[in-house]
Parts: sequence; C-alpha cells; structure tokens
Amino acid sequence: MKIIAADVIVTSPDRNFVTLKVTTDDGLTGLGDATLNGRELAVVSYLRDHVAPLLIGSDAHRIEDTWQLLYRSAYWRRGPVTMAAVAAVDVALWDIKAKAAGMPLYQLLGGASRSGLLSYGHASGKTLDELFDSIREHLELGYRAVRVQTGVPGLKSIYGIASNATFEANSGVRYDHEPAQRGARPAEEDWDTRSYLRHVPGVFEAVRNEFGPELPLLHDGHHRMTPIQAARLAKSLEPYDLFWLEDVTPAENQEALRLVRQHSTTPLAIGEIFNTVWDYQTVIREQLIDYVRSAVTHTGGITHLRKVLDHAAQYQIKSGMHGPTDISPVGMAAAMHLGLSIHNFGIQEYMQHGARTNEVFRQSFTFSGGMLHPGDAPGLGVELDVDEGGKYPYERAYLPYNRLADGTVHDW
Ligand code: GCO
Ligand code: MG
Repeated sequence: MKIIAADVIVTSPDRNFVTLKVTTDDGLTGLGDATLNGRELAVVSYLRDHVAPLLIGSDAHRIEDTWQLLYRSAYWRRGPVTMAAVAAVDVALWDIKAKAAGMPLYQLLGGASRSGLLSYGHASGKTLDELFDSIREHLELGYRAVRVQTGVPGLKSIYGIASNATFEANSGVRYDHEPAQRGARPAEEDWDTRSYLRHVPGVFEAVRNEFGPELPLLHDGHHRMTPIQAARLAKSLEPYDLFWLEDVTPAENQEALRLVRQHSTTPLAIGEIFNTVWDYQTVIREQLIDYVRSAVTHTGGITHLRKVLDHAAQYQIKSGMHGPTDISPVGMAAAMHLGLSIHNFGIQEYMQHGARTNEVFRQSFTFSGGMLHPGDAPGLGVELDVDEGGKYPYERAYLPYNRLADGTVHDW
C-alpha cells in the first residue's frame, strides 16, 4: 500500500487547525493533527517542505519504521514542531491501517479496556458566584469531573477564566475556551504569585462546601511557580482532595517536583508541553507525578505516546491526555482510541469544539454521562470536509504572555 499524496490542510473554523491528509494508491486516506497553538505555520512548513516528499512512494503499513525514519533521519531531534509533524504522520498511518483492517483504531491497539473514558471540563469564574454557575453548567452537561480556575483579586485577566471582556470583544470567543487571540501581537496579561497563593485555597474550600466531597476537582497552575511556591500550593490544597494539580512549575526542570513531593500528597500532573519520553525520564522513574498530560498531537503520535504511557504504567502513573480546543477533532479522536485501549487510563480532558469546527470535521465519537467513546467507525472516525474547511482561511493568532507588576516577563 503506497503513499501517493500527503497534503497539509490549514483551516480556521473557530480557531486554527493544521491537518495532514495521507492518501494511498488503493484510495484510503488517513488524517493526523499537527496543530501547534500560535506556531501553526512552522509545522505546516516542516510537513510540506521536509516530510511530505519523504512519504511519497513509501509503504503506508510501515508505521514504526516511518516513525523511526522521521525522528532519526532529521538529525535535529525532538521539540514541539518536529514532534507535532511526526505525530501527524503517525496518526494518519494508524488511521489508514485501521481503515484497511475495517476496524475502529482502538481494536488494532489491543481492544477496549473499558466501556468509556471519564472526562473533565473547564469550569471557571472571576468570582465565586460565576464559578459556581460554571460548575453547575458542567454538571448539567453530564461532566463527572471539573477543572476549577478562578480570578485572583487585583489581577485583571488571568489564564482560564471565562470573564475577560477585552478578549471576548476582540475574538468573539470565550477566553476559557480559547486563550489564543487572533491579531498581530500576543495579548499581555498580569500575574502575581503571592496573591494567587493566598486566594486559591479559599476558593477550593468554598467549592467543596457548595458541591460536597465526591466531585473530582482539578486545577492548573500553568507553569507559574517556583518549586517552593508550588510545594506550598500543593500542601495548602491537600484538605480539598484534588484529583490532580497540574503544571505547578515550568516543565523544563523535572527535579523541581521532588521538592513538591516532599511536602504534599496532592496528586500531580505534568507534560502538556513535553514532546518525548526523555522529557518524562526523571519524573516517571522517580515517581514524581501521578498523571501524564501529553497529547498524542504533541508527542510524536500514538506510536511514541504509547511507549511513554507503558513506561509510566510500571510506576502506577496514569494517563491524563491534553484535550483543550487547540487539539483538533483528529487529535482528540487519536487520544480517545489510545485511552480506551491502554490499561493505565486516568482521565481525558474534554473542552468541546465549536459548531463550525464540528461542521469541518465530521466525527463519530460520543459524549454521554460524562464519558467519551471514540465510536466504531473504521479508523479514527473523523473525516475532514475540505470544501467546508476552505471557507475558513488561516488567521494569525497568539497565546497571551504574562508580565509582573514591575514589568518583568513571567511564565504564562
Ligand atoms: C490545559 C492547557 C491549555 C493550554 C493551551 C495552550 O490544561 O488545557 O493548559 O489551556 O493553555 O492548550 O495552547
Ligand atoms: Mg494545562
């Protein structure tokens, strides 16, 4: 089965998405997600200029060999652009192989290990009242687990909060659904770690008082703390029994989590900006985390993320795959098939795409009673309507960045 075309499709229905479509000589097609939020066109060039020419004429069945060729022959390994490009090829080839077999992909990956995937949504509010309303809305949608993000007194706009009038006026999209803003330059936000650390425990206390002890609650620190600040946060949230606390420190320094572990039993999740198993080497081997946050899209595809998760399984570390709106429906489908098949599934992030996106990407998955299932269509179960996608050309968009009160740039 020879590859005869590898087309890169860029579409921006509610936001920018980059999709690789691989076509074989027997007429099968496979899709792979290559969306890298705010840096989309770098991956487009990597795929179009450097990868597609290598694929033409090669055997679509040789997934592992293709992965190794793309990873090793580049010489310049790893990094988000490279690994998103490799992931797109990998997922497209898995899609093709499963279609050729006439099976949903999870069957090829070993079959279902569970009936559905527990998923969590993003509840947020600038005030407690807004936050409680948002949690109730999520419970009404069926979610059985929610991430809780809240405004901090004194800070104008903050990661993950629904109320951000400037953003909504500019982009027309709720900030909590889409932090990347269309425009020529990134939006500037403000940050103060001490105010945040003072405020957050009281928010979780109020949420527990209102919604009781059962509901799994998650929180994302979004890379902003030093190791000792992160340890303090994890310790102060212990009474509220979090499902996980995510990205407490910037991800580059894996050893930072040793300090957090020494001080707290709050479960930790990390890895949405990791690209390979090497980024996890210390945190998995030293059991410094409880959940692997990588997306299939940013970690070299199913072939590589499955190896990361198998490594994690040896230490009872579970999956918590990244699933914000910047993971396309193709990337979400890949995550669902992988999550259904592995033993060490933990939870799946699921934010829900907009109506226009769902018109461009026709999908077979279901979401019912808070549980996702990829569906039983052969392959990934996603088809891209190229004509519909063509109505929405690429628009430049950037993720925001942070400055402290004195003007210092801070991690976002
Ligand atoms: C999450 C993430 C996202 C990222 C976004 C960046 O936990 O879902 O932190 O909200 O900020 O994916 O592109
Ligand atoms: Mg996150």
